[in-house]
Amino acid sequence: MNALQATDPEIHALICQEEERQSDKIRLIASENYVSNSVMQATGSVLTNKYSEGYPGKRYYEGQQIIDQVESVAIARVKAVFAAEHVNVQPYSGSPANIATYLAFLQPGDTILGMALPHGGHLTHGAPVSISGRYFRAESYSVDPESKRLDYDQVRKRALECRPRLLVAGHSAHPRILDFAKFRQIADEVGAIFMVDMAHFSGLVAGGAHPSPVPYADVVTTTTHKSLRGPRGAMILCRDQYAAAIDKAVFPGLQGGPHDHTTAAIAVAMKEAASDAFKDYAHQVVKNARTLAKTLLDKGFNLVTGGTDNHLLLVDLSATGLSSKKVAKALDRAGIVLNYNTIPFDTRKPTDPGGIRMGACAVTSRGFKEKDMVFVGDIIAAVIARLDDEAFLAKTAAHVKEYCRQFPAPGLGHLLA
Ligand code: DSN
Repeated sequence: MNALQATDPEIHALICQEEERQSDKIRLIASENYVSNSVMQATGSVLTNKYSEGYPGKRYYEGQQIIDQVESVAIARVKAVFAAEHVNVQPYSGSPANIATYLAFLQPGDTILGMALPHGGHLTHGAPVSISGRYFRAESYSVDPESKRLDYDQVRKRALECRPRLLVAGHSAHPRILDFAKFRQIADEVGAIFMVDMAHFSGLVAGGAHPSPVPYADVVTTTTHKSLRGPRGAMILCRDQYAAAIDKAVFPGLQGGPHDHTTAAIAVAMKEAASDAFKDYAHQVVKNARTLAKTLLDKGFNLVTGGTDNHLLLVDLSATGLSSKKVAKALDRAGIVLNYNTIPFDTRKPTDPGGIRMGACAVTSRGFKEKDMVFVGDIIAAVIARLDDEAFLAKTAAHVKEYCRQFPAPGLGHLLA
């Protein structure tokens, strides 16, 4: 019996059940992944016991002989993977990374311009319910009504109208590659700081399957747990000239002590991300997403922008009249986990919007290839055709579980080892 099982059988049992769920279901949530055993071990290490406010060589507590080395290794690896001038690995997650960036460059009431949330942006890019929309004057740009892609003339027009102090590019539900050079030009024209939130696609950038925003942006933020396949955390990459402002904004501006166990796990994930195997992974993610897109298109589904260039796709269910929430819940009962999602120009409410979002990062980590994505697309279509047939959903869940046995997921079993 392991320690957790002995001292807290209730939480032990729940974690075991979650392991089973992650093993038995096809996980298509576009922001999720499976980390390696090594990342899991670093996350669950003694580094969680340490406090280390400050930065390597400049700490407020003693006993940093080892932690300084851990953080320095993490920073060096991130710099190498992304060719970044300066890196801060301390943000607790993506939202604090973005808020710290605003803190570094903005005063309350300054204008930020980002992609509208229903058009694929993120809460922290200026949504009214977020601190980013409450403490700053948040303006947004939208995708083109026809193509559902960005129209850079429109982005430029919005920037000229509202003159942002900071221009945000990046998304959490947009299936196409952004033109970072065009964003840079627009930022320069209006004198804005240019920030890219690459949280969703940073793993693809690391693996060479997506253009890098780093040469264009003043600041790049990313979580470390999505396509990058690291621990729950985040980092900020910036030009040297902004290093002091970013570091000061993260600590002491926004946060206290960094999560050193996460820092170590980021270092581990970055070593993995620098490998040839990770390059193969990143390219396979894109191939898998494209195959799933094609499978669904062939079955008559409507995809926002007609397909994908990255790891995710957004199915527009508005013409079907179906509740996306009902679809997502039925798919979950059938062993396919994804989320209902707003689509551009959505006429439905955010709690039951017009689309469903899916991504290929997690299934690719467990070894799914193109033929497996065809299997996934076939199941999704079959379930959507029989949403109320509980016996069919249960049968499908059993079939999915059996199929998943061929693809042992990385990182699972760590707790029980
Ligand atoms: N909530 C995350 C996502 O699923 O995209 C982004 O923060």
